[in-house]
Amino acid sequence: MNQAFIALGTNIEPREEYLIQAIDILRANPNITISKKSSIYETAPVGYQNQADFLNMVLDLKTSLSSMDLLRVCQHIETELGRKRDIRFGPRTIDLDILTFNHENSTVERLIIPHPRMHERAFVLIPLAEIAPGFVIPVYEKSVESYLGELPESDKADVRLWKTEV
Ligand code: PH2
Ligand code: MG
Ligand code: MG
Repeated sequence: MNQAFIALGTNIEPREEYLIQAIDILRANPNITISKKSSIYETAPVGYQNQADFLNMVLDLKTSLSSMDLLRVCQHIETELGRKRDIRFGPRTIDLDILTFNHENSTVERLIIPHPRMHERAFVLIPLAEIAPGFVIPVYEKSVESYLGELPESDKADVRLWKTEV
């Protein structure tokens, strides 16, 4: 069995509905088990600022799929939920990013594991720290909570607890 953390993000309404639908599609996959879900956080946009606030959360998965097959499942969900790709870092109905896969460090086609920006993003680290504070991020070899401790307070203030249960 493989273990993966994936990050979900949405900033087009109905945001919560997109999270719920993405989780339902993952749950319906016989090769995937969701073992933990973080709370939902409302977060200020990072990168491209001129867009609505996001809802973000992180899931802990067990899966018999390879990382590439898990990526295909994630991309299929994005397509199914109407994601259009135009502005890089821009508005989206749903984004599913594989953060880590076991303790692997790999690049296959366009899939880079661990996610190259995960350790600097409060909207990833805060929900991840809720479900796996001691997890050591491969390559960087530092725990989620120690990265979180290094983030500027202003980054952390942009991530607010929104709902504890989906
Ligand atoms: N995703 C991005 C770019 N910026 N900002 C927030 N707050 N949340 C996101 O999920 C997000 C973002 C690119 O994937
Ligand atoms: Mg993303
Ligand atoms: Mg993505």
